[in-house]
Amino acid sequence: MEKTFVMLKPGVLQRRIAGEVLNRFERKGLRIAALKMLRMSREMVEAHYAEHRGRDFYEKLVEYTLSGPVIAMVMEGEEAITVVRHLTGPTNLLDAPAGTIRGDYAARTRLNIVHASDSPASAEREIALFFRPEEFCPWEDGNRDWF
Ligand code: FUP
Repeated sequence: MEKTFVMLKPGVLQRRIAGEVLNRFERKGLRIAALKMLRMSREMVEAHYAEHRGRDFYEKLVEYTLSGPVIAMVMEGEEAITVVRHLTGPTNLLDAPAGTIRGDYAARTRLNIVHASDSPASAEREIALFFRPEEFCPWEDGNRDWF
């Protein structure tokens, strides 16, 4: 199974929609492999968004990401990177259809509430930036009678 990194940005906690957003991923069948809430340091935000340094939106993006705690998680599932990106919707809000997280919850691209890895290389890099190996909690699906 593939792992991907997902981050619920500060607006999610501020708007009290953490449960709703997390539910989008769970109801699709993705597994939570690791999860924590943290306040990112400026160094961590700059490392996370290094590819955007120098862009006109960069400072505002860093400022927003630092404006409150984030919820960082690793989601696991078949083709998880692609599946999660389909759930989040496109970066540009004008392209994000209703039914996607960004399409349903965000009104501005800069405040698009959720980050998700866009490739295996970025998933590996981002997971390593946020989680130590011992922070993963392996679990089995076990008793399918729940469902
Ligand atoms: P994504 O992988 O979909 O999060 O998109 P990017 O890595 O390209 O962008 C990271 C963040 O920069 C977005 F979440 C929002 C912000 N951004 C803007 O504010 N304006 C832009 O034109 C592009 C990105």
